[in-house]
Formats: sequence, structure tokens, C-alpha cells
Amino acid sequence: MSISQDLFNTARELIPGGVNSPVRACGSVGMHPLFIDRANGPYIYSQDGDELIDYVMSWGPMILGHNHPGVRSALEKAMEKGSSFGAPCEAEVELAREITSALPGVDMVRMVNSGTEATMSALRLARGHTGRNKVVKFTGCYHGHVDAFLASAGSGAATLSIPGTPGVPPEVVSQTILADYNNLEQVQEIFSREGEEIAAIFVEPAAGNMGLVPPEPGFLEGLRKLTHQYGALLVFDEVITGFRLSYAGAQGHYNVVPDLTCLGKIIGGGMPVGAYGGKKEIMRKMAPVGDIYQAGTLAGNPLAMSAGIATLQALQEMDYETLEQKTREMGLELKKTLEEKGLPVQLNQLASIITLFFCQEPVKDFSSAKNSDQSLFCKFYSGMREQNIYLAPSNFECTFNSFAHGPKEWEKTLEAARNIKF
Ligand code: KE4
Repeated sequence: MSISQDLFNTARELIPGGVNSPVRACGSVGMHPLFIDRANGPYIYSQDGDELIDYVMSWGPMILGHNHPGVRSALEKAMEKGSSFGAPCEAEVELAREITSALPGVDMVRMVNSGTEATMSALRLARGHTGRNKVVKFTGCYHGHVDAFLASAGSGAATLSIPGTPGVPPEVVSQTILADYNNLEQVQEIFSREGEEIAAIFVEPAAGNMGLVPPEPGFLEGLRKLTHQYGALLVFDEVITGFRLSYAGAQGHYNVVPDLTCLGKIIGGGMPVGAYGGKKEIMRKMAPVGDIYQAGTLAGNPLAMSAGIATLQALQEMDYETLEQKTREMGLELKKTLEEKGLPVQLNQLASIITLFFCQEPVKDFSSAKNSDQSLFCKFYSGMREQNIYLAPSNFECTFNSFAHGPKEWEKTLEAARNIKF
């Protein structure tokens, strides 16, 4: 038995499913998880001593690569001064300045400890600011495990929702309206019906939780126009896309400015950080200036701030366009390699993100993403992992490239795909 399998057996006695986040259990690909000892650059090293090329990259934060020297030394320096003060520190101001300087829609920002906290707080703020309770979200988009967003389509999309998981009372999701991603007409119909009651639209400006699904031309612009027209807020969940699609996030990439932005992942450089921000007149509704409450013991933690600052400062020097071009080339080569094996393959690629779907039709929303043949995906996943290429263990996640990956890793990745026997 491998060390990872042994650890997993022990972990399952102590931690639900043996993991601290469900997707890590590798349930949907029918394999046990690898327990990771360390990581460096584009590589992770399992407890079993295997070196793997990593395209999970901690689900997005590690865009610079693992164990980046600048991030590590910033953490080491910060650690010498202590780990938490429970009082304001300069690093919080510095990271707030980096974020507000980078994102067109963020003049003021509040730090929290996860993407979930960011979206939960932004939802409360949107409701408090507008005095409205209804919220629109899209099937297949994930905004963290916030009760109001753990909703399933009720009698059908574009109607009020039912709980998507036990433990969420029906009344909590009764104000959540689900629509289909990229279906602007459907959202227009929702707003013509109840737009005056809608506090906000929450949207991943490029969806990353049904696999990668970019917005169709005009979709984001249409949501912006609708929310302006009805006095609702447009909230971009940029937990994945922030500082990934460009240094100005998706809002800079698509030139659509939301009222509120949720962040996580990259802004923490691998440490637990989330944030939400927006226009000052909205953000000032938050306590202690305003009366909408949100708080957090470790929000703005000096270690996490130092890792975030070092990450964003390093990213300012990086060439996003070249990484995007290399990612596109790799995606197209993978698609070609798999198609030569007679497989139906759709490639969605945007910036340094790709997802391969095993289906005939283009993937533009959750229902078309679900057409991807999961048995082919599992074969692809296991075939790549057996050759030490580490992909996300779900077809509804993203493959993340990084500034640490190079020709050697990309060639090994393509070679591994060529070797798989389907
Ligand atoms: P966290 O609470 O996990 O930091 O962030 C929640 C979140 C919010 N918004 C978006 C667009 C997200 O993708 C996420 C979290 N992403 C998942 C993977 N797609 C995290 C992996 C996991 O759940 O273990």
C-alpha cells in the first residue's frame, strides 16, 4: 500500500472523507488522493516521493508557481515579527492599495479569509445597500458554500430555488433565482418580471466551476446594462479570474465594470485570503462606518497580507500575453492529440486556463458541460496521473497554467496524453 493510501485510510477516521474539502477526495475519478509533501515551481511532490507536473496549482492561487522565492522571503520576514496582532497593520493598507490600483471597479476593499466569506459578505452588502432580497445566480457557477448560493433549480431555471444541500432551509434559498449561464434573454425576462425586487446578479465573469466556460460576447455587457436599468448591483465573483485573466482581472479583460468584486486565491499567494470591494459609496455601508455587519478575527492577517503583496508585486512584472499564448498552444495540441485517438473533444481556453470536454458540441453553459463523457474524462485523468501529470480530479474544474511552467513541462504533458490508451 502506498504512503498516500495509508494516510488516506487514517485520515478518513479523523476527517470527513479524509479531506478538508470534498473535491480533494478524488471521488468523481475513482482514485485515492495523493498526499502532498511539498511543492516547488510547477511541481508537487507526493509523500510517496513522486514528482508530478501540477495543473491544479492549489485550485488557482499559485499563478507564480509553488514556493515562489519572493513570496517565501516575504512570509519569512513577516513571520519574524509575529503571526497575528488583531489590530490594523501597514501590510493591510499596502495590499488594499495594490488591489484598488489594479481593479477598475474597486475603490475600497475589505479583507476576509476565504472566497466564501467574500461572496457571503458581498451578498449581505448588496441586500443591505439596495434594501432588496432577491439575488440572481447562474447554474454551474459556484460562489463558495454560502447558504443562499447552495440552491438548485426549483420548478425550472429562472424560477425561485430549492435547497441544493441538506442543512439549508428552503426559506434561505427562496430569494435565489437561478438562470442559465450565457442566456441573457432569460435574465432579461427575469428582470422584466421582478427586477425591482432584485438586489444583485452574482456572476463568475468567466465561469470556472463547470469547467471553464467563458462569457459569450455581449453577455457581461448585457448584465451590466440590465442591473443599471433596474437599480440592482452587478457582482463579479473574481475569486478565480482576479489577477488571472489579466492584472486587472476579468473586469479589465472584458472592460465591464461591476459594482462589487469578490476575490480570493491569487491575492493571498497561497495563504487564506478573500476580499470584497467596490465603489466607496457602497463599501462605506459596512460597519463600522455603516451599519451592515461583517467581521473576522484573522481578516487582514499580516502573514497572509505579506504573501498577497509579494504575489501581486511579482505579477506586475509578468507577461500575461505570452502565458495565454502558450496555454492556447498546449490546449490545441492536447485537443488534436485526443481527437487523433478518435475522441470527441471541445477545448475551452481563456488566458492561462483550459478545460477539455469530451463531447461533440461546444460547451457554453452547465447543461452542455454535463454532456462531457465522464468515463472518458476519468480515463484521461488517470492516464495522465499515472504519468505524473496532476490534473484537477473533476471535469468541472479548471486546468491552470502558471508562470513557472515552461516548454519542458508542456512537452511532457503532451507526451503523456499521446501515451494514453482509451
Ligand atoms: P473558497 O471559500 O474556497 O476560498 O472560495 C470559494 C469560491 C468562490 N468563488 C469561486 C468562483 C470559486 O471558484 C471558489 C472556490 N473554488 C473551488 C474550486 N473551483 C475551490 C476548491 C475547493 O472547493 O476545494
